[in-house]
Amino acid sequence: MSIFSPRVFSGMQPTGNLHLGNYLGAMLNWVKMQESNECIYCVVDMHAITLWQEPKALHQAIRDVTAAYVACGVDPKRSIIFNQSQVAEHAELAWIFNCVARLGWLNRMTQFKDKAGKDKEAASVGLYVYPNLMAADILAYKATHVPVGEDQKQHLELARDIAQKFNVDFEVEFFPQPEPMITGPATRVMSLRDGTKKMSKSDPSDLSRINITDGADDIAKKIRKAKTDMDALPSEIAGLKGRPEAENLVGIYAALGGTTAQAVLSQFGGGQFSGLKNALADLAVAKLAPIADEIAKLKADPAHIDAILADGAQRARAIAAPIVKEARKIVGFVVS
Ligand code: AQP
Repeated sequence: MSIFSPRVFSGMQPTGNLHLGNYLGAMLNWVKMQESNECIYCVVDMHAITLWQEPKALHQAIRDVTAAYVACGVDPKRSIIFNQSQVAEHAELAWIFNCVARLGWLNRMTQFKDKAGKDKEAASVGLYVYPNLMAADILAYKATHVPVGEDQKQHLELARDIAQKFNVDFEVEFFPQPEPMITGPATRVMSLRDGTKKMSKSDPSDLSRINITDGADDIAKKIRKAKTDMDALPSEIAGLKGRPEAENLVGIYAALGGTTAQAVLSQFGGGQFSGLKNALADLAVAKLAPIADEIAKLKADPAHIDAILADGAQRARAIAAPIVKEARKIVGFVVS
C-alpha cells in the first residue's frame, strides 16, 4: 500500500486552440477521473513561454483554454482549475529539480529535439528544462496519477526519476512515483494530413487537426480532405497494419463514439473511406458542437473565467505551499 493518498494532476498549454488529440488523448480522462478523485487541472502558461508567445495572444489563450476545460466538463467546484504562473511554488520546486535532474536525462528527451529543430543553440533554456518544470507541477501536489496522451510518457518517466533521486539523495520518502494514465482508444491521435505525425496545435496546416471550436462545415471539410490510401477498409484490426491514416480515422471514430476499433471495422469494413468519413463528420459535429457553443458562452464573460482561475490558484497554493516548504527544509534551506 502506498503511503501517498491518490491525487490527480494534469495540464495543457495555452498555445492555441485545443484539438481532437487533446480532447480524446487527455480531456475525456480528466472529466472521468474527477468523478472519484481529487483532481487538479492546470493551464500551463509557464510551459507555453518556452516558445515565444505574443503577450496579448497568450493572455487570451489562457482564458480560452480555461473555458475549454469547463465546456468539456471539468467542474471548477469539484476540481481545481488554475493557471500555473499564479502559483509560485511550481517555479520554486522546478529550481530544486533543475539541481536534481541530470543533463544526460534531459539530453534524451525527444520533445526537446522535435521542438528545438535543427538550430538547438537558438532554443530557449526553458524549452530544455521543460520536463523539470513538469515534474515540479506534478510533485508540488504529491500527485500520484497523471492522465496524459502517449507523447508525454517520456516526460512522466523523467518525473519519476526526479522523485526517486530526490528521495534517495536526501534519504527521505517524500515524493511519490507519479503514474501516467495513458488510457482509452485514442492515446495518440495523428495528423489528418500525415498519419505518421501526431495531431498538434503547432502544425502549420489547420487541415491537419480538428479544433474543438471548429464549426460543422470546417469539420466536414477537414475529414473529407483527410489523407487516406486507395484500398477499401479492412474488417479486422490486423488489416490496419501499415495503414496509419486508416488506423487514425478508425481510432478517432471509436474514441468519439465510445466504442472499439473492431466494432467500427465490423460496421465499415469492406467499404470505401467515404462511408466512414461521412459518419465520422456527423459524429464529430454532434460531439463537438455543444462544446464549442459552451466555450463561446463562457468566453463572453472573461471576469467569470478569471474568478475561476483565482479561486483555483488559491486552492492549489493551499496544497502546494506546505509541500514545497517541506522540500526546501529537506534540501537544507533556512525556512522561516
Ligand atoms: N495528438 C495527440 N493525441 C493524444 N493526446 C495528445 N495530447 C496532445 N496531442 C495529442 C495530449 O494533450 C495534453 C495537452 O498537451 P499540451 O497542449 O500541453 O502539449 P502538447 O502535447 O505539446 O500538445 P500539442 O498540440 O502537440 O501542442 P504543440 O503543438 O504546441 O506542441 C497532453 O496530455 C498531451 O499528451
